[in-house]
Amino acid sequence: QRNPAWWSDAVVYQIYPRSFADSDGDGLGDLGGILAHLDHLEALGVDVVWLSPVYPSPQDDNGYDISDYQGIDPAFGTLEQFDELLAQVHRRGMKLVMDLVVNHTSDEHPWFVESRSSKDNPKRDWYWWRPARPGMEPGQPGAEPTNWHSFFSGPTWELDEASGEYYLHLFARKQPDLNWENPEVRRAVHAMMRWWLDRGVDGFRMDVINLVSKDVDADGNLHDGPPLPGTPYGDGSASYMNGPRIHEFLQEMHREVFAGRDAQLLTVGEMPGVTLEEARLFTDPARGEVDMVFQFEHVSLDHGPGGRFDPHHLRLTDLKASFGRWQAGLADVGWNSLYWNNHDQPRVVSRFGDDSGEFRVRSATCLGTLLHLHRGTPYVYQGEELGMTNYPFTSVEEFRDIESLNHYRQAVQQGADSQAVLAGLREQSRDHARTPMQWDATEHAGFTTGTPWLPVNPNHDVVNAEAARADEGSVFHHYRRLVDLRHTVPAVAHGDFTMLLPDDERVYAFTRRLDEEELLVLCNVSGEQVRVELPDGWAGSELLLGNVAGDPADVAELRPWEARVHRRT
Ligand code: ISL
Repeated sequence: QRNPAWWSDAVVYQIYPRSFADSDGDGLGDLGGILAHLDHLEALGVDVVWLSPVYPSPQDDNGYDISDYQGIDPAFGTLEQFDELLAQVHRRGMKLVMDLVVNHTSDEHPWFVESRSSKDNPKRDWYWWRPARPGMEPGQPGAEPTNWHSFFSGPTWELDEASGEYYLHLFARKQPDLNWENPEVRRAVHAMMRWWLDRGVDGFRMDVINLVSKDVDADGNLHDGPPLPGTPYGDGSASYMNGPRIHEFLQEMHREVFAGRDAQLLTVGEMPGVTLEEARLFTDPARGEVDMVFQFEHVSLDHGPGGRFDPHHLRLTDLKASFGRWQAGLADVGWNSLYWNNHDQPRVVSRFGDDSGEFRVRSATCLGTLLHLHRGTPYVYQGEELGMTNYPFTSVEEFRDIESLNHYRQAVQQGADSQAVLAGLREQSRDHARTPMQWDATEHAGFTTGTPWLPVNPNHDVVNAEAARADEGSVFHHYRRLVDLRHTVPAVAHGDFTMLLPDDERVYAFTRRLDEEELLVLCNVSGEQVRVELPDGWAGSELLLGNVAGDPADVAELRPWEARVHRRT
């Protein structure tokens, strides 16, 4: 029942470098800024830092479009500075995990520059080049090799005028997909990964890694997907999500890169659309693939039929059903990763909590408790530990994210009402996660002395790290206690999980048990006082952690957004 892996009682902190801290006044976060704030992470007590991409990049998708896998973008710093950061992180007893983005490169990566240079270039086959649809002229509307819709709107194919062929890009047109069918591509990726491990990094977060195997037939053809209503496109996901060779590719990577040192590392595969059944295979240690995956089910529960930009209210019972299924499904084999936030998700306190002055701290600590008391490895995204909120965007000009901007353009072009599209962005845009980290109450929140690349949330006068660290009742100190609880109470990391009250729309409750020790977790995910029916024997139990000052009069009584962890032995 105990997971022997070191990461089973670890907490990971994600840094999105461009928004974390700027050390040179250019308005963009950098490695120097991270170096200057390691105390913050140490005070929080986290075990691992995951760094979003810092490699050289044209920054079309904020660094997820890489033009050199073995360097540091000058905007972020130098390789020497990176080595210094790694050493400092290690000196403080933490580990450093890098982002690995190998489904695609930048179109400015030398591999792609070569590949595009001519049809008979040796690297031509490193990417997915295809002629126009039979019987159609290149460039003609609908002549793309397949009907697939890109994650970032528009078709997944871009015509290269010079050769008259199209290349595949599941994301932006500046992010051509690598052809993993070609063994040279895989060998080059493995060599690059070994180079970073030899430098001392402690693992990888693998960007959209379950998209690397495409379902291509013996004649080299890719196939159309079912039409997406209201668009000229189709849904190609059956052709690239969890594709036919994905397990083979990950096992090969494990053999070629991790073998002999995997016990020291952490590997997590980001996997949009991954099912529980697939996740069991990906994370079964006996199969040698990855330690854990990021699944997307719980962050899709508030998406409507039109996807993420057509949001609706989360039903707590849906969240319980989803998390409960993943907890049960990965109990005997594999491992969960636990997250509310990352650089692609709106802020959880605004999304599932209540970011008003009255309940911001209470609901942020409630949601943090709910998540961190599950079995799995929790991930904290920068600013989440401060209860940072969504940004009050008012016009489309304020957004910078390519996904948001492309979606807006396409939706309006297809006849949608621009105010309605804007309303979707205001709820769900990835830019909510990307506004600068709020360090203090000064101008630009201590993030930069220059002009921040994305505006700082005006609430930084109240919501900031300096104020939070000085206040024992802050979200920061609550998260610190959550991390500490995982380190000191073995049932938090290793106990089994039993959901209680599955049909209750307001209270999220469960128990965790390890040997003789049992925890009861109660979270009132509502702004009303509630009373719940509890199993017997919890009256008078020890209160390990709560987010409301003062002992509760009665275990079964929960104040608005109250969260408590009880223990009995
Ligand atoms: O949630 C999403 C679908 O609407 C995307 O934002 C999702 O996060 C994406 O499918 C996968 O994200 C990862 O790969 C992208 C990059 O833009 C994201 O920042 C990264 O996390 C392409 O590299």
